Amino acid sequence: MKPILGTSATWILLVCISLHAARAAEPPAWVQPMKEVRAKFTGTPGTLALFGDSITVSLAFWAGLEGEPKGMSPEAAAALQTVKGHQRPECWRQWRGPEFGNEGRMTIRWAHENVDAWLKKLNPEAAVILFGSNDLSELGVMEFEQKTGEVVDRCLKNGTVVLLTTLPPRSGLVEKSKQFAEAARRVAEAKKVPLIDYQAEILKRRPEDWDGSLAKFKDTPGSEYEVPTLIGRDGVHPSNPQAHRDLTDESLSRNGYLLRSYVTLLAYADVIKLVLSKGGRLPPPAPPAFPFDQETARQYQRAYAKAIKTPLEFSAVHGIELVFIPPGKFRMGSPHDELGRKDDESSHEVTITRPFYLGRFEVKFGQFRRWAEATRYVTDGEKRGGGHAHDAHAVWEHRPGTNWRKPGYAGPFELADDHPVVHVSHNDALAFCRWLTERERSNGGTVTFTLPSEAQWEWACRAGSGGRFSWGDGEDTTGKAINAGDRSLKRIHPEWPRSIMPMDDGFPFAAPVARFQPNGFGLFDMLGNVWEFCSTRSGPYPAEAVTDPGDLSADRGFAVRGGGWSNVAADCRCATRNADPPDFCHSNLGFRVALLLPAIEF
Ligand SMILES: [Ca+2]
Ligand SMILES: [Ca+2]
Repeated sequence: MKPILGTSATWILLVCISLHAARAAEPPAWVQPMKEVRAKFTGTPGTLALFGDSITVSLAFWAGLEGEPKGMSPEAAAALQTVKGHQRPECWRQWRGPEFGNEGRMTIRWAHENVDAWLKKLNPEAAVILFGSNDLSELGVMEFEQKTGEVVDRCLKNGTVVLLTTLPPRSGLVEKSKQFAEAARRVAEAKKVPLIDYQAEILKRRPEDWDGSLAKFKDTPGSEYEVPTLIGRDGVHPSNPQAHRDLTDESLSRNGYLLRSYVTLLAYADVIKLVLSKGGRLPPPAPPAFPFDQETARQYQRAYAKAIKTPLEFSAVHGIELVFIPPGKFRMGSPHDELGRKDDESSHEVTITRPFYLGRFEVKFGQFRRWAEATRYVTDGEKRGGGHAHDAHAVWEHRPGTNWRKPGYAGPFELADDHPVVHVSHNDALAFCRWLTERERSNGGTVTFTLPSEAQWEWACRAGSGGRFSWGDGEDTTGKAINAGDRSLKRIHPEWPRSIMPMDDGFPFAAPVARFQPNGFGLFDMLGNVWEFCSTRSGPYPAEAVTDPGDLSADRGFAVRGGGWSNVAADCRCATRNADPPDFCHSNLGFRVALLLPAIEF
């Protein structure tokens, strides 16, 4: 668990900023597989390795783009902007030489022997791979294809996205170079990696005279790279005539290195836009159909958090532990035949569209105490000289002198820091949340703490359960599922007139948090221990399906949920509702914090 929030909160904001509308066109087949590869990546974003031979180690490839060549089409200019916004600057020209995976005269055998060392040293986010020109005279197409596939596999396994490039045609070995290009295309298709079809581009732009060794280029002045076609006079290397180094269409048919840089630029920009800029974020899983079991709840919660790359849990200031709650759809309220049901629980469909975080525990006395002491906060209960509490006969009324430091339980009780705080009003709970928000913002965080809405509370409490309790329909008989009115309460108060659960949970009054089993989302004491204030006002449920419901009335009290240590089983159901005015407090009522997240589109 990370002792943060500034950091994760900033991250959460970034997720929201990078939201984008769904693309109209069908994405290329490699997008989803490369997202899965990128999701495993552990290195520095924006690193681009270039694995290859002399056509790659040469600064005629790639480095020239950094200077923004003239004559760019709008498409190329946009791609260059994308690449400059993402690629690490040292990857334009500094990542060259054998230890960076590029060296003259080398073949795929060299890559096959050394790629693990390169990946270890560089751990690149993406790698452009081009071998073959030297392989043509040294090995057969089967070995080339097999070793290329294995090199690609090792990159993908490392979390490195591969852009596989076909070799240029070679004078005198035209048919064989076509076979090698076909082999690279097959590997790209089989491994589902993006392909840069350099050979096809050369043959498309100069189908008849790509070969600088042709008689017509014999008298071109200057070095063998000065010929005005795509392959130099040696018939092997791309050309690089000085007169054609802008990015006009004309130059792209006369400068072979420039053409390679150009097709690599477009492909890498696509990979950045479709895969890398989103950090390989996978679409989150669809919510399971309600109801679902605890194991399904756990799996869905984990898969969703992983997909949007947000922590499953983390610790905020003052040790407030938060748990990720995925969005979903459920039946809020209870069926007509539920035992102990009341009229205000009409069952209706509720959709929670946004993930959020919820306190793993009820806010603890020690957490509230440190805050109240540091800020000299005076609670509503202290202002009015006390809150409500029970006596040994379950008579519940205003008891002067009770407050969050003196709960007023009518029996032996020693208040400890990990008991839930009680005698806190809705106003007090919100003041505590505001302070948490301010603390996080002063640390660079951007999130807002609040209370859960009543719907969020019930969705989180059920964790998929459609029954009376988060564990099913039956009252707890183990003493391990809930702190409610039980035999231990009856022992202390023999005259206690209410029914009790048929077990001994060991706690006549409030228990320290997390002494009972968590629900499917990993939340403790949602049911029982103390009631919990929600952010929304109570009111009648709507009959129709609703989405992200808020206040259900303008003026009723705020929802309080879950039941507590003094309650009978029927008052501790997932669907049980109650409400209290904003300044009211009592000895069986506390709260837990929520942290809201924006909806995320994919
Ligand atoms: Ca109890
Ligand atoms: Ca509770």
